[in-house]
Parts: sequence; C-alpha cells; structure tokens
Amino acid sequence: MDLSKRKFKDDFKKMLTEVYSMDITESELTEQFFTLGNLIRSYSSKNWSRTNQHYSEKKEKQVYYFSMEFLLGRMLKSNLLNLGILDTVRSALQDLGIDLEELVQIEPDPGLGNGGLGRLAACFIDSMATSEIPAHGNGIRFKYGLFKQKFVNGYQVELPENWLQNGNVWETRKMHAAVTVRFYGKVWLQQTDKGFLTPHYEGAQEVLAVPYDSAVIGYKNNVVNTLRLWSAELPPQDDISDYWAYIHQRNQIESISEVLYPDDSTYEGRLLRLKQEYFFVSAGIQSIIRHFKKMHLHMNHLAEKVAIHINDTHPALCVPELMRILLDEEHMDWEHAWNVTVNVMSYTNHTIMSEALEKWPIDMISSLLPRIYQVICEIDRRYTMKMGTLFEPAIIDRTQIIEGGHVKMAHLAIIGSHSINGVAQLHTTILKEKVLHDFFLVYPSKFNNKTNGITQRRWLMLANEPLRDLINRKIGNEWETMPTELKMLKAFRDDNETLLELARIKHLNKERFADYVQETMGLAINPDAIFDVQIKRLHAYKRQLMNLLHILSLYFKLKDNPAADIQPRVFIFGAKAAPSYTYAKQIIKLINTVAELINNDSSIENKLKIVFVENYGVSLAEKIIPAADVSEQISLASKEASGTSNMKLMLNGAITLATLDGANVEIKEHVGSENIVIFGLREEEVYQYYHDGSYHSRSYYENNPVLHRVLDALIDGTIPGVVAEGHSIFDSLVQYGDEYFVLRDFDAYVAAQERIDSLYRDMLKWQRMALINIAGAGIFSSDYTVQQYANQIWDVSSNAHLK
Ligand code: B1H
Repeated sequence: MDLSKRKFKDDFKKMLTEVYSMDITESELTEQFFTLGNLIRSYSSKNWSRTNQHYSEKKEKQVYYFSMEFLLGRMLKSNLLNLGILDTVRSALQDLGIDLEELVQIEPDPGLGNGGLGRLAACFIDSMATSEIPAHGNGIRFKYGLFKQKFVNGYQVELPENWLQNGNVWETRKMHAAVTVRFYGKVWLQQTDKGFLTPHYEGAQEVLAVPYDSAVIGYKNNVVNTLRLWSAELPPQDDISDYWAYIHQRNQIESISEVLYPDDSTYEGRLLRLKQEYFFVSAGIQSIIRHFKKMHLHMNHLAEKVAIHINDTHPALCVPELMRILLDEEHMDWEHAWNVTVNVMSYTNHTIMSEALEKWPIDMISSLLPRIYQVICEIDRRYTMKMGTLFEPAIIDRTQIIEGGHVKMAHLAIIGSHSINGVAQLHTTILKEKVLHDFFLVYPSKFNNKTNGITQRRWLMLANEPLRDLINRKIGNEWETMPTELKMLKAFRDDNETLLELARIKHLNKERFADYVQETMGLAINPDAIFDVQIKRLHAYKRQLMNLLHILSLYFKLKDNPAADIQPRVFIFGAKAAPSYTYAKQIIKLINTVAELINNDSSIENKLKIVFVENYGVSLAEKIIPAADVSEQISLASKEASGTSNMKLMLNGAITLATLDGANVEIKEHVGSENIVIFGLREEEVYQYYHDGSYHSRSYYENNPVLHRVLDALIDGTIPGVVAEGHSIFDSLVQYGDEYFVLRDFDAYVAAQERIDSLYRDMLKWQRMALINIAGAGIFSSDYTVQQYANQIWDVSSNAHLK
C-alpha cells in the first residue's frame, strides 16, 4: 500500500488519542503497540472485505485448511512487511521517538502449535495469501498455547501460556457466524412425510462454536485471506434454574477450547482431545456449507467450489461430518454424498511414528458422537464390501477403518480423500512402500508427494535483515517473490568480497545472539566459535542424545589434552519435551547438567560451551537461526518425515550436518554433496536391521573405547547429579537395544563433526558453502509448496490477480 511517513504519523497520533485519549509522551509501549495493531487492521480492512467480496462475486473455488495447530509467531512485523510499509513505519515511529523493536516485544508469541506441523500450517496460510490462492485456515482458538518451559535445577517445568491475557489485537469475534456443535445423546432415524430419513436427537449436549477471524495478509498484493479459530461457549440460556449446575456446565464446555495438547508425534487417547477434534471440524464444515448455500448451487457441485484439507489425522472427522450433513440435512443419497465428500477432501500424513497414529476406542466415539459413529460404520461397511471383491482379505483386514475395537483415523482419512500426500520424497516413498503399502495397492493414484516449505518472508526478510540487504545489493529483489532466483547468488561464489560480507553478517548475528545469551542466562559465549545448532522438539528419534555424547567425547579429549587442536564451539539447543514423555525430560536434565559441568570448567579454556535456551519457540528461532553456523539434522534415517528447521537454517547460511532423512535428502540434491556434511545409516540399512534383527548395541559399547568412556560417564559420577537419569539413559542405549541406533551412528557422526571442524578453518571455503546453501534454498519456499497443492490437489488457481 502507499503510505507516507507523514500520513502514518498523523494516523498514529489520531488513533492514540481516539482510543486512549493520550498523546505520545504520555503513552507507554502497550498503548503504542495496540495503537499500531489497530492501525494495521484499519489499513488492511478494505482489502479484506474486497478479497471476500471478490471470492463471492467470482464464485471462486475456496480452500479450507483444517489444522489443530497454527503456530503463527508474532504478527506485527510480518503484517507490516506484507503490507509493504515496514520501513516507512519503522522510520516514522523513530521520528516519534518510538523504537519498533521494543513494540515488537509487547506482542505475545501465540504458541498454538507444538512444532513443525503447526509451523507448517502458519507458513502455508502466509504463502497462500501471497500466492493469491483463495484459502482459509480453520482451527481452534486455544485459550492456552503450548506450555511455557522453565528449567528448575536443570529439569523442565511447565507453566501455562496465557497468551490472551491482554487481548489479541488481530482477531475479530464474529458472533453472527456462530454455529452449534452437538455431542452425546441418543440418535435415531425417522422417515419424514417427504420420504427422507432424518435423525432425531435426544439429550444431546449443545456447544456454541464462536469464530474469531484474523486477517492473513498477502505480500504486497492486496489479498487478505482469513484464519478462523473457534472458541467453545455455552449457548445462551433463557432461564438458569440451578446456578451452580450452570457454572459447572459452562466450565465443562469452555474446557474444549482451553488448552492445546502438548504432544508432538504421540497420540493422546483422551476424551477431551476427541471433543476438540470434532468441535472445530463440525464448526468449520457447518460454516463452509452455510457459505456455499449463498451461491444457490446444488450440493452435487460442492467439490467444484470447495476443497477441504485435512492436516494430519486430527481433523479426519471432516469425512463423516460432511457425510452427515449431506445425508441428514441435505438429503442426498449415499452414493452422491460419498462422491462429493471424496472429491472435496485431501489429507497430509506427517509421520510414520506408530505412536502418533490416532485410533479411538469405539465406546468413546459412539457415546460422544453417536451419529458420526453410525456414518463411520457405514463408510467402513461399504469399503470392505466393495474392495473385498477386488483385493485379498488380508489387505482388507489391514486397511479397514474399524478394527480391534478402535476407529483408525488415518484409514478414515485415506478412504475418504481423493489425495494423500507425504511431506518429503523419502517420506512419501516410505508411505507407499512400507507404512501404507496396502493402501497404495488399493489406491495407487491417490498417493503423491508435496515436500514441505518455509516462508522466506519470516525466515529471511524479517529474521535476517542484514542478509536480506546483502542479497538485494547483489542480485536485486526478484527472489522475494520468486525465491528460486536466489540461485543468482552462485555467480558470487568466488567473489571474496561477497564472501567476506557474508562472514561479517553472520558474525554480527552471532554477536547479537551472544548478547541475548549474556543478558538472559548470564553466560558468555564467543562469537568466533562455531555456533552449532539443534532446535526442534525433544524426541528420542531426533537424537539430541547423540549430539550430547559427541560433546562429551570432545570434553574428554580436552581434559586429556588441553592443547588438543579443536575449533572452539558453542552447542546451542532449543527443545521442549511433552510433559508426559519421561525419557525426553531425562535427556533435558542430562544436557543441562553437562552444560553446567562444561560451562564452568575453566581448564578447557572456553573451547566448549553449551547453551540450552529456555522456552524455545518461534520468537527464539528467529534469533537463533540467523546466528547458526551448523544445522544439526541427525534423526535416524526414515524417522523424520521432512523437517523444516533444516530449510530455515540453510536459507540463513548454516551448513547442514545430516543423515539422509526427510527433506535432508532433497537439500543435498540441491546444494551438492560438497556443500553438506552427510553421515550415518541410510533408510534401507535401518530397515535391513529391522528385518534381520542383527543390531546389538552392547557390542558398540564394549568395543569402542571412546563410546565406552562417554557412556560410563553417565553412570559413574563423572556428571554429578544425574544418577537416575544417567542410568535410565545408559540402559536404554546399552541394555534395551538402542531403538534409534545412536551407538551405531556415533562413529560416523564424530567423523562428520571432525569434517565440520576442518572445513570451518578455511573461512572463505566455509562462506562459499554458506553462499551455495542460501542460493539453493529458494526451492524450499512454501510459496512453491502451496502452489503445488493448489494445482495438483485442490484444483484451484493461484495468482488469480485481484483486479
Ligand atoms: C510432525 C506431528 C504431530 N509429524 C501428533 N507429526 C501431534 C503428530 O498433537 N499431536 O498429536 C502433533 C504433531 N508433527 C512433524 O511435521 C514431523 O515430525 C516433521 O518431520 C515435519 O517436518 C512436520 C511438518 O510436516
């Protein structure tokens, strides 16, 4: 948008007076933040209604991205950037004596997601608006986001994240768009005089779903899409006969949208979770149907106007919910309703970890959602009938929806969708050949790959302004909307001046992060050291433990020989563990304790430091990623579906140290094997071990002296204060088979780390590698990813310019 500094300053002062009756000198940061937030809203409101109007008038097909999680991060700068007014506003505020960076800190970071899956949804809505895809997010307005993490004596402690405490400046409550969601009760079908079968409900509990809409602003294109998050409320009641019963009921209903489940990659079979899933699914689908009806088209045409995307199985009830509405409320016959439903739905799988596969006990689903359960049974019955004639019984047994007293949500999503995709090439191959092989036999053409992506706006243009400026000086700014143009940077691979500038920017970012660490943790770290970064959820398969064992091996090397020639390193960790994941929490305690030991050992002359940041999340990622030299992507091959921090880190010039897992495989293809450090077992080798059962971790402990010493340190008192944790972790590796092959990959990992050490010594060579990584990162923009979803799955146009 066009905005002069003068106009902005007038608007800002006027809004401050109107809302707070204050002038700038009287106002504090909070008032200034809300004023700026409200101004941004007013600047985008015209385009928001214009966009909606355009979608209605043109009757364009709409995409609804259903996700339990949207891990947005702070929105202030992102909104300013996308409106195209970031620099103007920053400078105008400065004239008024206000530092934009201070205002930024006022905004709470809404942690409405666990990790990669939720952050992907956030990148996607940003990219969909930017790519002019008529698409909207649909999720839950959790009152409490992912818990706040604190370390107490090295242990993780969880505190509530009350992000809504001071209100959310971006949202609008849309009472007129509220819908009712039904739980429990009895249901039976009755014939009406028109001959339809309609369900009758008795004793159902009604929950009011109230939507809160936020603007999703496209990058400099006048498009504003919508993120709709639902909040659960007690429907208004005429008379309250029993006040305390009323309060109780209200609390019970409001608990549905109270708190995000803090598990990443594990499934929690609790009733409240199932309520959450049906709640936002039913609310979202009812609201879609309501909107569709305004077009006065027959329901047979729904799939021409609506695409619904199921982000992992959490919203898989979309399938029976849409069927329910088409059958019971629109009186379609089964065949037509099913045809429409399958054409509307598409599903993304995000993990092969079996503990993440959702399955709900029949008793739970049938009592909470009686009508939905009937519909699921009928879907399953027809599936087995139809496919039973075409495939062998064993395949049907393994692909049924209802089996062993449970409803399998992935099966429901696959059978009910026309597309199922994995999130990286390797992951999709594993789905087709192994994990979902039976379904691949039944529905080969439904399967496809969509490698994840990240938005270059948040992860480069905002998080790393010095790098953005350098790139723009070198190759212009075409890459901002066409990220593969970053490849032009390759022309500077032998230009020492550019390489030195890159080094200078990295150093600057490292100094900034070092200042942050000094201020928040009281720990001094050296910006000349290698900043070696592993930031992701704490999970055994991601192998933070292998990283730690390597650190211990370096520590002992230095203890034995203080003059040992190693490059100084700062190992940076950021990770939350699910509150119920004991093993992960033990690893956190162990890392913190080793950090304490190493950071305070003056005999190693500051050659090693460990920084484990508290409360890792989007805002911290924005500080750490620009300062990273090394990107640790060391999951056991086959286990990390894609990873996305790998993409963010390469985009900021970090060198990837990785196994051939997830999207690391594609990163290697794009930068070439000389610009990435690869090690460890490959996926086929891992499966071979599973097949022949020949992995015996104990022999690695017994035969490898370095490992032996490092592992003994866990249990012999070398690391004080971790007796219980040390034994538990030692046993998991040596005694109980080392599920994720940490000991098997250890030597290869150490060798890869030595390679990093030696590469880093040649500064120009290192920066050349960094440059090639930045130049090769464009393909991993979520702009391209969503455009592929739009063209190949949703069948909607992208870049349909709003003229
Ligand atoms: C990913 C999850 C996940 N995969 C269950 N699965 C959850 C599973 O609340 N739950 O029950 C929450 C999250 N998250 C991640 O998705 C993968 O591990 C990453 O490899 C991938 O990059 C990311 C986005 O596709």
